Amino acid sequence: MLDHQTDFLQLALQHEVLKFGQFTLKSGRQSPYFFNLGKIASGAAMRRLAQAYARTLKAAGIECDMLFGPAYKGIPLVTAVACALAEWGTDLPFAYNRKEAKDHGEGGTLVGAPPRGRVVIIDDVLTAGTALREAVAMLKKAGAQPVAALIALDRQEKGPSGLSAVQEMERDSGVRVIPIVSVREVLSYLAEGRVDAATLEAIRAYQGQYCI
Ligand code: OMP
Repeated sequence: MLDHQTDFLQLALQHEVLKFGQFTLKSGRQSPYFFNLGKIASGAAMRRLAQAYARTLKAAGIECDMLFGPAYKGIPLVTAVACALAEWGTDLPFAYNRKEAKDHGEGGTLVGAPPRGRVVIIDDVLTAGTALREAVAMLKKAGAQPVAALIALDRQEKGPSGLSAVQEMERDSGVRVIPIVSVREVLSYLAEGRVDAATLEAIRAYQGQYCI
């Protein structure tokens, strides 16, 4: 694992981003673990998180013209990642959306820099890919070209086609999905004595059933 991945996993455990128990996902699946990036809620923690995203983007070597953060969790993320990249000399415009159109003032659902050129979407977690697909459609409609989605965690879950959500996303929209970590890396990190055996077993069983 790379340094920024280990640093990110340390941060996630320190701030209880990763929770164990019984959780109903957006997809309806019952999962023994949940990854809540909303737990990153202080300046120092957000700075560390944004640096992990920025390092992942740099390591992937993606060329882009702007960043986009889907509402709601993508909004603070895109802002912090844009700041982290600027600290390293890359000043990119960014935009985000509102969930409900505003009918007064500046109006519309898109806020920030006008979407154009090659866009990297910044989001939290990918399970079935529904949230990212919506963001891709929104950007294409606005005339921009989504090229990649940078996320914190890829849960590596399979869809009905037997392909993973990431593979489906790449096949259908040409958008590359780049996670800071995948659930396989989370598992190997946890297996180094960081959780009890029953928790590890529950995650492995879930993986066996739903993951690639
Ligand atoms: P998909 O749209 O199915 O890819 O689910 C992604 C969204 O589910 C994320 O943006 C979260 O809102 C939520 N989610 C998590 O935040 N953490 C998880 O561990 C799992 C989910 C989820 O519901 O699948």
